Amino acid sequence: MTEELTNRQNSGLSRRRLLGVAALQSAAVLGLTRVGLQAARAAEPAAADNAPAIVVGSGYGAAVAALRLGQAGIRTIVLEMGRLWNTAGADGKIFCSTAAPDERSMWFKTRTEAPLATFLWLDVVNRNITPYPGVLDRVHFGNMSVYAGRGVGGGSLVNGGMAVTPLRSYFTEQFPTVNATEMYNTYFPRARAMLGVNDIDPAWFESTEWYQFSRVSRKHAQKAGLKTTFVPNVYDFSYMEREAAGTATKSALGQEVIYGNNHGKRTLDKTYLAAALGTGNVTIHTLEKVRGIRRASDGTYVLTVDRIDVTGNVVETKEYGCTYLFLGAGVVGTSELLVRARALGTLPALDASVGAGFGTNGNVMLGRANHLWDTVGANQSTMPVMGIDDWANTANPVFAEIAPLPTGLEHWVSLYLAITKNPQRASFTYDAANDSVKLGWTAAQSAVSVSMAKKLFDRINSANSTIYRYDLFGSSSKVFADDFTYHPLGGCVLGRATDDYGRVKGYSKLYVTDGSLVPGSIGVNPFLTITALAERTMARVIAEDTAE
Ligand code: FAE
Repeated sequence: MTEELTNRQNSGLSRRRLLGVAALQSAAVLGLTRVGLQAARAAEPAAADNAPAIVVGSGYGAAVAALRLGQAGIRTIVLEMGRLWNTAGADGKIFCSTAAPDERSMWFKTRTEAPLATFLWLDVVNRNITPYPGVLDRVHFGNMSVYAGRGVGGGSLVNGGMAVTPLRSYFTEQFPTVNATEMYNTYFPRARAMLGVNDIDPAWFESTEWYQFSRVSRKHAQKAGLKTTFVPNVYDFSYMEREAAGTATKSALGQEVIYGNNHGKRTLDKTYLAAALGTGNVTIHTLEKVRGIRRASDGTYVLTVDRIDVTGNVVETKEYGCTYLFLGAGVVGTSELLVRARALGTLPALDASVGAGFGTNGNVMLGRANHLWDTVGANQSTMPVMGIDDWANTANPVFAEIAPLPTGLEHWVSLYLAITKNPQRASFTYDAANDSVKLGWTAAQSAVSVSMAKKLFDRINSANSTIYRYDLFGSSSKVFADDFTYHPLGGCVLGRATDDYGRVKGYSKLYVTDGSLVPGSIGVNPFLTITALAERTMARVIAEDTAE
């Protein structure tokens, strides 16, 4: 491809993105639940109930699918159960902060469920809230709960923005049949460019009070002989520098992250989804939850969908039809849809491995208590930019993200989200009593992650004569938060439940494009890998399947 062609394509893409941004903005002003280019002309798109292609969800995998289908000229409906996050509330803000959560924070809960539940064992973190389709969900299974974003943009709305390319050798270990050269030369760079990944200026990092917490953790890791590495992010660091200078409204520097960022973060509604809408071929329907999938006698797919209002009531149940169906509902959403369809016999030919291969990416959260003279700073950016990288240690591979704890007060806590190489996997099975899925993950499986994280952080504590914090994860003095994951992976693993490109075994024109394809572990934060794999799938599917 010539450079000129690439430039022309890029400028076409950014023109389309601007059109899409305008459509999203006017949909918000008009209070529409469906967004298409028509919305920019002040009309709710027609209530079409079928399209050549339907995409379920609007997170990373779904957003890639929507854009590439739209660009290929294929009319596409995106069905998203969450709302469009584009309208300011009474306080003039779209999202609430972690310090003052309100109904916008969580998906139909009566109380917030922050990962870090207590401080000095006190229940001072969570708040009672009115049930509402808020932006962050915590889905509870027996021994593991899964955090997920809800709304147009999925996880991009709530995550820490870290866009990390996995170690090539580990990627190959996890995906032995995927051409790694193609991934590292084409699809990872494409995903990074589309997502707007950027790096913190190292000089600013070294000087700003907002990353003192990272520098302290780096010093402690180095004292234990461990190396640290910068991690790129989709948060606009030039915007963050302006926040620090007092010339831009604070978001990352204003305690905003897991309940959404009002500024600075390049979420999917500003990147892939805006560009998808800009093609004119994509319409996004919000507050519509797909419940069932079956196949009609002519081979097309029929989806049963509940449209909900902001109280959670189902206001309409309708059916959509499509020829090509792309599942991007995230690990829990996609597994639930497929496991249910297999159990109820609406897609009986699904492979036995559908629902299997779930892993937590070895997630464990923990805090260390620093000495009184080793202050981490009252002011902390919510966007992590550094990790302790001990993945090459074959006896105990761990990559630990240095996480912020932005309370506005000095607290002497160093917080981490450790990603361990936990080989344990579990399966989703259909729960007929509740018409949902169960997850067979046991406490013993979490203990494997804990023991790996503990080995690393015992080293750091011993080198620095420090101890763990016992007060952060509830009244039981839990040190290692091993009962939740930010990084659910698997359930419809590439090459097992699907072919090598996410085509679901047993059914033609049915695809999975989200984190379900990743076999339980990727060694780093996963959204860049999910995005790059979806780009690879869509390149193949558009070239081979839609031309038929
Ligand atoms: P995802 O983004 O979860 O999107 C799925 C979408 O489908 C959601 O919008 C759902 O509302 C929607 N949906 C689900 N079921 C249905 C249904 N039945 N009908 C209609 N819509 C449905 O999927 N990863 C990183 O790489 N870096 C980070 O810094 C990072 N930080 C994180 C912090 C937090 C608090 C959390 C929760 C996650 C974080 N992650 C991070 C993980 C990352 O956001 C996650 O891996 C991706 O969002 C997964 O992308 P998917 O495309 O699989």
